[in-house]
Amino acid sequence: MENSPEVCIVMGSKSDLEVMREASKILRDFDVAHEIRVISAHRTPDVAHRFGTNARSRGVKVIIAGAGKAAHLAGVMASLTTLPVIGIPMVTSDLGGLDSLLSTVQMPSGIPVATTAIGKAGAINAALLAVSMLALCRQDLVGKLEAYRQQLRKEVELADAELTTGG
Ligand code: RP5
Repeated sequence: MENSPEVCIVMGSKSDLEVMREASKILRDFDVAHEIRVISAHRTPDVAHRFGTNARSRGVKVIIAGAGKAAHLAGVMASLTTLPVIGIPMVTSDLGGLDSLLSTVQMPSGIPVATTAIGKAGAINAALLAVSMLALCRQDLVGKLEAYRQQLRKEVELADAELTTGG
């Protein structure tokens, strides 16, 4: 399937976009074809159902789903497809994202959702995890993942050097 996205990023509301863009940035840096959609498990359940059911036949390999509060979007996606689903819990104003975290991570047995950290760190890690999954069959991504980690290492070493030499 030539132009189909390998990864789909879905979010429950436009209010999640700022966080979910972090996942998109990573996928862009790794040259992974992806799409971003706003699909709500409770406000547009028919769209969610169609999207989850058709994802595999469209050539999608991984779904990343971000949602807040009673964050059931990732679980709903996972119920509709056997593709790997990665859930990102959004920060919330009432409970700081603990509500989203528990709603996403505490899936009953049988329908797995790989859940990352709350908020932007979770969005970045969800995209990196998706890249790791794709890298099982794409050697070019293995090198890029290694280079990414090397860059993280350099940043820590630089920060350390600045502190130890700068006093
Ligand atoms: C969830 O409810 C969304 O994922 C969002 O994080 C949360 C609040 O949505 P809005 O009321 O901001 O649209 O469905």
